[in-house]
Amino acid sequence: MANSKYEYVKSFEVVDKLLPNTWIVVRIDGRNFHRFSDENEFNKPNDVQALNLMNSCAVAMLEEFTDIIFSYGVSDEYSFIFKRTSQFYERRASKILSTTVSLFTANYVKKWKEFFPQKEMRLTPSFDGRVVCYPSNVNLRDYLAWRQVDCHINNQYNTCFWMLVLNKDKTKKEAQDILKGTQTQDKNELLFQQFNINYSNLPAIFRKGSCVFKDKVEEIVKHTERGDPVKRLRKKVVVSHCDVIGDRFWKDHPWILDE
Ligand code: DGT
Ligand code: MG
Ligand code: MG
Ligand code: MG
Ligand code: MG
Repeated sequence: MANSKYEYVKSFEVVDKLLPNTWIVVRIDGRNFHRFSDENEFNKPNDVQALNLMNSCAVAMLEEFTDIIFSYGVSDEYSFIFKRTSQFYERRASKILSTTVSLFTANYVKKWKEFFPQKEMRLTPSFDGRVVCYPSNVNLRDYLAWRQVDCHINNQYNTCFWMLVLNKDKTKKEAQDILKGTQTQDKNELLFQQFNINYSNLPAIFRKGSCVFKDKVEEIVKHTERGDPVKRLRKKVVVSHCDVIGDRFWKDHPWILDE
């Protein structure tokens, strides 16, 4: 095709290739979900159906973008990790970021009715996104640990806060003042003494957040003539609320970071 005189405008586009041989992490976060969760009357501090909807969108991401090897979600955010060797969109940052954000958002809207059959969605959800490259497995694990520690700190605080507001008739200001300067242990005590709640017995999805990744699962592919099952190991996208800070998970799932 002949070049038009307008073709030169293309040279204004900037190269935005991500560093080769690094883990690509895309983190998306709901825009103004403070308001979105209020308008849609999400349970406080955690709405399990809202979290399940986020998780279902993450599963759809791993099924569609096969270079995503692991993802971690909490509250209104999700982090997607693309494998080191990924050549997805030739590692162009804007392409990877924009398709991740839009596919997730489209799924969120598409799947809403499945998780909230009684609720008409109020407001239009949108997500922001950023992309960061991590050079080493240690850096990547520290990134995930950072998000999971954040999940714990926020969940513990929010659980105390909403228990005080909803069950002890404290104003938000009073609840804030009660919690000011308290440490982890103090908050556990408060929950136990005042509400008979053992923090570690709360659902893991609230305490640990959600991991979505490909796990090896045994599947029966057929039966022999004698009726014995023939099993194969297959990789399947699963949702789990496990600890990703310690070594255990990574020792049990070595294929995730080793590829
Ligand atoms: P942003 O991200 O700067 O646009 O603003 P927000 O409002 O999305 O702030 P962010 O992302 O720091 O905090 C997430 C908000 O979403 C926070 O106000 C609590 C709300 N949220 C997230 N998950 C739930 C939930 O399960 N239940 C309720 N009630 N609220 C939730
Ligand atoms: Mg934010
Ligand atoms: Mg947000
Ligand atoms: Mg957030
Ligand atoms: Mg195109």
